[in-house]
Formats: sequence, C-alpha cells, structure tokens
Amino acid sequence: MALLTPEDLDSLSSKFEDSESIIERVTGSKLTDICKDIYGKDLGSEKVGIIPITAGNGIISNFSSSLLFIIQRLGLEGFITQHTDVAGYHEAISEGADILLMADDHLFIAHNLKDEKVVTNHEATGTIYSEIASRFKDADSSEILVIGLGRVGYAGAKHLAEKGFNVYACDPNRSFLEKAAHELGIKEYCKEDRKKFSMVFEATPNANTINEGMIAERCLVSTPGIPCGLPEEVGKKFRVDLVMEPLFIGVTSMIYAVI
Ligand code: PYL
Ligand code: MG
Repeated sequence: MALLTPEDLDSLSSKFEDSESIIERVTGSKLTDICKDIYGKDLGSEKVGIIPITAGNGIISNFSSSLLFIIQRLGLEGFITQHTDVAGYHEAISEGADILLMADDHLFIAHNLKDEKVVTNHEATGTIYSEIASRFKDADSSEILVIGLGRVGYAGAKHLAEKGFNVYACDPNRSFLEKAAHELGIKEYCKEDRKKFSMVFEATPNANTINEGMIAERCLVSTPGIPCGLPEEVGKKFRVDLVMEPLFIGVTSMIYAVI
C-alpha cells in the first residue's frame, strides 16, 4: 500500500473544504449526510483515542495531528496518546476512549470498544468514494466504472453491486477481475466496447489510469488515489468533476462505520 507522506497531509483543511463543496455540488448532499445514509447512524458524543504506531516505517509526522483535526472538525472529542503502540493503547483505554484509531504500514483501523465494531480504512474508503461516484446528479445511466480491484477498489465494487448498480471494472490482475466477477457479478470493462461512463470510482496507486475512451462528456471521478488517476489534460478536455482528498473523507467514513 502506498504510504502517505507529510506533504500529502499539508493543508488538509483547505483540501477537505474544496472536496466537501464539490461533493455537495455533484451529489446534492453533504458528506456527513451521505455517511448517515449509508451507515444508518448519526454521530453522538463518542470520545476518540488516536494512538501513534512506530511499527514499520514508523510515525508520519503529521498523521496523528491530521486525525485529531478530522475528529474535532466532526464535532467529536479526540486526543492523541502521549505514548505509542501498546502503552498508547493502554493509555487510550484508561482515558476512556470509545473509539480507537491506529495505523501501521499495512492497516489503519477504527475500533469501537463499546460494541466491538472494527473497520479498516480500505473498506470505509472504498465504500464512501464509490458511494459518492454513484450519487452523481448528472449521471447518464446506472452504469459505473471501477478502476482497480485491490482492497479499496474491491470494497467499493462490492458496495455498488449490493446497491444494484451496473458495475464494470478493470484491473491488470486477472485473478482480481475473476474473483470480483464471480463473487460480485460485476462485468469486465473492455475498451473495445467503447462504453463511456459518467460515474467513475478509481482506486489504484498509479497515475494516468483513466483515459478519454472511458469517460462521457459529463463525468464524476471519485478517487482516494495518490497520485491522481485522471490526467490533467483529460480533466480539462472533458467536463470532469473530481472528488479526491487524501484522508478526511476516508476517516469520516470510518467513524460513521463504527459508531
Ligand atoms: C491510511 C493511509 C491512506 C493511504 N495509505 C495509508 C498510510 O499511509 N498508512 C500508513 C500510516 C502510518 C501511520 C504511522 C503513525 O504515524 O502512527 N504508523
Ligand atoms: Mg480519503
């Protein structure tokens, strides 16, 4: 999994405000209302403990502070533990956290200690970004393109298939495609069909995965991907709305998933 860098998290607030206004414009709903709708619950007075984890590549300098900013922006009480790892885990529990947030290089989880719900950033990110794509007000059909069937892409494709969307997907890994076709009933995207989509959910760690043969004149691309899969010239040539943000959207979905 591509790891965030401190630069990715710079100016998180303005990046989030930009994407929040685009989400409202293209879907007609606020991000928190979309989360309420898909998870069926609203935020209460949950207290969130953020535990810095030193495993693997170690601490990302502004990762925990970015999480605290997100939690407080959602109107919840949050704190970053003084200690890291197991001592931090113990500290968070002692301080009465209801929800724990912690990430190593492989998994970023939210764990609700009160009712044992756990969600990964992959699942919650796939769910929310695919949901945003599926709510495009100017969509010309119920067909939606999913680019990338890794842990994030598969979670999004599963969410869309369960909602009854006509899901087409592409991934260079044939076994990922066959698994998704078999388990989710999605169709393989074939460029020879010259099908053009107005709703695209992209979840790959690569740039330039979206080409102009895939997208309709009016199109929404929803992606957590770093780097962005939409080439700048394609975004200019077509009227493409892009929802892309490094952390806030995914973490908001994680919190609603475990409350
Ligand atoms: C959650 C992000 C989304 C994309 N890649 C994921 C990532 O960068 N994971 C690593 C997070 C490491 C956090 C570090 C700390 O500061 O606690 N262990
Ligand atoms: Mg995100």
